[in-house]
Amino acid sequence: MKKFLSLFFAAVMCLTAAGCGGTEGGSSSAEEKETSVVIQYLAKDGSELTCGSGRSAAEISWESAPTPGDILRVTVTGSSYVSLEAFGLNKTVLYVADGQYDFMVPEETPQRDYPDGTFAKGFTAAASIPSDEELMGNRNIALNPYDYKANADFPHAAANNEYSGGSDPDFLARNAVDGFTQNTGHGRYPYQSWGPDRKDGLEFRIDFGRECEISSVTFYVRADFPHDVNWTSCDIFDDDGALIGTAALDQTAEGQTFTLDSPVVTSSVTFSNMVSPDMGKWSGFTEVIINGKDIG
Ligand SMILES: [Ca+2]
Repeated sequence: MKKFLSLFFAAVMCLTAAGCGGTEGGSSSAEEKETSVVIQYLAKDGSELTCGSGRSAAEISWESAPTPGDILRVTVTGSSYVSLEAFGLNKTVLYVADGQYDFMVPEETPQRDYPDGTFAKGFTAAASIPSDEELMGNRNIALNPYDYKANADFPHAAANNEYSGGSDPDFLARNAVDGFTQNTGHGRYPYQSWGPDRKDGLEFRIDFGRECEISSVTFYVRADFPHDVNWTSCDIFDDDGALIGTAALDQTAEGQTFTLDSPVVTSSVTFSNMVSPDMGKWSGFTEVIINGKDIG
């Protein structure tokens, strides 16, 4: 019955919200660009459960717990960027060259690498086109709580190794860009991390999808000592494969910031050549923050 009422409510909302793809709302600057924002909540079979739209911002609410495999779809026109805040997760700026970002409600149960109950209740989602001032301002350009392994948009984290062949959500690359930095444990939330096997040749990469200017990197190494041992150094490469810095890392749970000699323009950052002082222990990144900005 609750589901039926939600569906009815959603249908009414869609009929009365100027239709998805409509033109309500919007700031003057966005209106000048003839932009639009649409949020759709889609069932796994692709059927639309609810939607919202506006010229520069849109929002939806859904009263029931989402079903694993459902899709939250944000479509934007007139911009390649959209700010998204949904499911109580952190707001971030997404780069959507094709104008569409899909977030799939995780299919594993429980969804171990998200806060307890994130997908166990109704939710709200809000999307808006960020201002030029926001894009050109310094921020964490790697942050993406809505990243997941099959995500093809940006920011996106990937690695050439994840513990258990990538089948354990506790140790996926996405966990190092989700905004959560609690690093004195390992395993499920709040201690999820990028946790690879104990081996050489590891690479961790963050793609932005377009050229950005980066100035520094803040590392939260996984710090469940003595189960873990921190990598003592890590090389940083740009999208041409050029070495742009070597960060020395200490045994601490505090964030460690490595500042580049000068800002670098790149569409991705790759971390490799990690040095472990004890290959019998585990190492990982709980969070990697890229301090940077868009360059227009
Ligand atoms: Ca994290």
